[in-house]
Amino acid sequence: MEAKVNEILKDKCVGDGYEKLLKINNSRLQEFIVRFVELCNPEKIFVCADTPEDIKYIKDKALENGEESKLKMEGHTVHFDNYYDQGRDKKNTGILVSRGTNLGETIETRDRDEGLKDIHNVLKDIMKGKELYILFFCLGPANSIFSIPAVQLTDSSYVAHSETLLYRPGYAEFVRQASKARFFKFVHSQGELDGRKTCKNLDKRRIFIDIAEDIVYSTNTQYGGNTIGLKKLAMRLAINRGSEEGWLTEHMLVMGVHGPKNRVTYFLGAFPSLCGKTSTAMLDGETIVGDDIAYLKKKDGQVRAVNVEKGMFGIIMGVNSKDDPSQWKALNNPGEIIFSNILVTEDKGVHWIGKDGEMPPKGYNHSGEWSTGKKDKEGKEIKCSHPNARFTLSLTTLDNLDPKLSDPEGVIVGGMVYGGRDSDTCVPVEEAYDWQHGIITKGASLESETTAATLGKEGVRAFNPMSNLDFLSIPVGRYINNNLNFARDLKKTPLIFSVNYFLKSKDGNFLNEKTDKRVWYKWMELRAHNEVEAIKTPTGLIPKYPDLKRLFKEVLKKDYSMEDYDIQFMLRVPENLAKIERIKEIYQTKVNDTPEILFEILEEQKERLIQAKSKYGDYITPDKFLS
Ligand code: SPV
Ligand code: MN
Repeated sequence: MEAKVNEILKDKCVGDGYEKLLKINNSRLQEFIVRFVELCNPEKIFVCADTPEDIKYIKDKALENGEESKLKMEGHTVHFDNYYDQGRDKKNTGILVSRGTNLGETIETRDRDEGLKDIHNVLKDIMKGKELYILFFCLGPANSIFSIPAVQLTDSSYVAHSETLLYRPGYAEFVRQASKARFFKFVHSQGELDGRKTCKNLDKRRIFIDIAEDIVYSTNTQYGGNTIGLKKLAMRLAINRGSEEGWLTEHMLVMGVHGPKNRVTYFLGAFPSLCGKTSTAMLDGETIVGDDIAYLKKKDGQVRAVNVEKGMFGIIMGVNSKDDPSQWKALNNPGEIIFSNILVTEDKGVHWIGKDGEMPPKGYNHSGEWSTGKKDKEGKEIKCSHPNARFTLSLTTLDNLDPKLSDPEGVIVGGMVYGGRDSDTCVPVEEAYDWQHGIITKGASLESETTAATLGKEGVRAFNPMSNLDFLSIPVGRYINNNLNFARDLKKTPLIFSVNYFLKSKDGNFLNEKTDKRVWYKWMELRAHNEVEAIKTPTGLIPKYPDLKRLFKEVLKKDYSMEDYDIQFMLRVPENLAKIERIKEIYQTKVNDTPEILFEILEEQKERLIQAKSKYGDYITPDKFLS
């Protein structure tokens, strides 16, 4: 480091922060820090070296500066985001691309030169008078082929605190790897805050991803999905790196499904936000490795996966004691939890949409002082909590944590599941014929009705391949191709399934109860070991009635009727054909470099559907396919 630059860091670092930085012998890291300290101009710098004292310093700061407040229960705090900053801001999130690069129209991009100029203007002196926190993490377990070191600069103690719960410590890894570290970099500033400690300048909200330098910028926002660098921001960098190196980054939960004789089979599951991903990862009777992001690599001819994170930023809406016993227990006991955008009651308790018990008539929430019937500026009724209100905790708080969470080898993947919010097309659970059929008809064809996890209109059916569209930094066609090729040289290929928790009857009622999904996973686990048979239909392989009847009884103590089975597993030909047309059209018109095999497999599926229709009509119960 140059002498002048040394002086800047030395002056600004509190405590022994400067010495902590010097211990990491990596000039690229130091240059990066100096560059953004000079630009953002914080008054002081705190360097977190992951000691209990350092972590406590950050937690205390969040309370001291009002980004979080204490709640009644020991260890619980609450944070609020601005009323208009409650979800991922897709419009203002862009991948910076050099002129001539085209990622296709489904991926938001910005011209790199202009984007960098713009973000540098926004960042200039943005931390004046504020404290900058520098934190080091490791994405994936430490000492593993999966590990990626990452450094976060932020002026938000809430973001810093959240990350200490969500990610594995990385300071020691930076010291160990020294100049060899190929690390990801994140620069965040919440900008000016209002009296409620929420962002004031939402018009200057930016989330820019610079693949060329492995840097992500985030400004004038606090919502976790926009700010917690290691979460969805790092995903874009990892997808790009994996694409170059032959591995995958997926928007997937990782869970242990417990089969007969204490057997545990690991499953991955991709679901768009607010479509039951966390509640699946937390299924009663199973064990959780992760609920959001997985890295997949191949070793000895098998697919292995790790949870990139070690905590949970989970949706709280609808969490109740009956459907979600493990989450309920964690949320209702002392322990370190950050609640965000929930209702705080007068006695500093918390409430949310769908919680057990009566809703309090008033309190404090993301809109300020709140009472039943309150409306916002647009005349829309404000619920007690935001639908995207969340809780942040470390997975060690949970009683259903899988012992393999931090296994450097990852877990061997037995099955991969894709699911979206689909009221009228796909059956509750179905296996693909093989990897290619699964990647194309289940993963690449995933659609979901939009939710409150992103800003904008809800309930619109949206294309979302592998539930990963929002996070892609490479063209969709290339991404699909990477997925297809991934299985090429495997000795044992994971099975691929689709699930649909949201199927409705003609009169608009859900055809399944929330807890039914427990049965689907037990069935998939048996399929992974070839212990139950399946019925071949034009869209895939579905369960046989007697197997489900037995599993419903064993798992849920429920009598599962043939009528329920027939209506749930009925093949809906017109809806399936319409879906194929929608998907084909998107890949033909909006996606670059779509692999030809995608159209072939969809065409074959269409042919099978047309044939079945000519024989049995539009709506076909499973018995017709029993041979
Ligand atoms: C999601 O929306 O998919 C989440 C939360 O997991 S966020 O951090 O906003 O991405
Ligand atoms: Mn997610």
